Amino acid sequence: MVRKVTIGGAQMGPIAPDESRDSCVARMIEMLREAASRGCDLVVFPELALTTFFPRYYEEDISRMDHWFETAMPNTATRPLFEAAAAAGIGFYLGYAELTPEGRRFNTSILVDGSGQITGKYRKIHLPGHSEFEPWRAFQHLEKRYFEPGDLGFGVWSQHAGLVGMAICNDRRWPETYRVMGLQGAELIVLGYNTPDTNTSEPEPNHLRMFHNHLVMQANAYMNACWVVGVAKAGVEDGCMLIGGSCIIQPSGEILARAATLEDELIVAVADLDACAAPRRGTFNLGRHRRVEHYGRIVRQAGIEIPADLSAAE
Ligand code: CDV
Repeated sequence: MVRKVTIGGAQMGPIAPDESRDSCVARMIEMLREAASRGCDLVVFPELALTTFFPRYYEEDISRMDHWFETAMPNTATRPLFEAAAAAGIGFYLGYAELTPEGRRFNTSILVDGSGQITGKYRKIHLPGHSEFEPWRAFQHLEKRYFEPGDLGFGVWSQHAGLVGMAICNDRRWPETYRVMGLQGAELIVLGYNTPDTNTSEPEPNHLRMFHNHLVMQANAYMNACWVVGVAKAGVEDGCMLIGGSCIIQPSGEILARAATLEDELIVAVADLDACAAPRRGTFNLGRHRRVEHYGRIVRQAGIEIPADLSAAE
């Protein structure tokens, strides 16, 4: 069986705070049309693709932010996207803010198959930023205020004749994200992101933002012998510059397609899922080479703990 998936990375330019969901969906459908004409089987959209990146706004009363969240999926605004994708036989990944019937809030993504059925849901686990207003920052990043850490773990789903995993933005910086999916056989990991060009948490030259963006996805594609697709929201969004740099990475760690603009732009590459097999028999044969008896610390502790004999000597 041929296991080649033509993947479209549908980078989105900025979404203004007052841009409607209908307008965002219309932009996505436009890119879906191009994806259909270029033979795509699967299209990846960004994190929080239906709204501006609202965690940059502080609100004392969190319930006043509910209008940024979706209470059902699909819903009136997104149904045309599901219908257009199903009509074209294209599956997709979509990021959005989820408000559950119990009143819980998550930064969520879904995987939809070529018939418009939701096959997988992921809720962002690594939430960056802070939970209170921090006036010294150039802009706020209040994901820890508006979202709970995801409670669904890192799953994989059978789609497009392969095993597909999902992550969201900051998750891509953590090796555990990919390894937990890699250990379940993920052959393709898809993720959306919104990354400002300024790091307000620590001083660093701006050029490192794009370097680290690609470094983490390329390294982890290589170390887990899988395809990684990272898709950005890009450009100046309400005064905040988002880096873009959407890309499709093969299991060697090399980038096959990369966005050239900071606007709505579809990048396309054919992903041969069988390209994962050779490195999985060799260098990254996990079952053969991993030494889990020495990895216990990774799940026992979160932060750095200097061994007692060394910290006593400090
Ligand atoms: N949306 C994000 O998760 N953004 C983070 C920023 C805040 C560093 C990222 O890792 O790109």
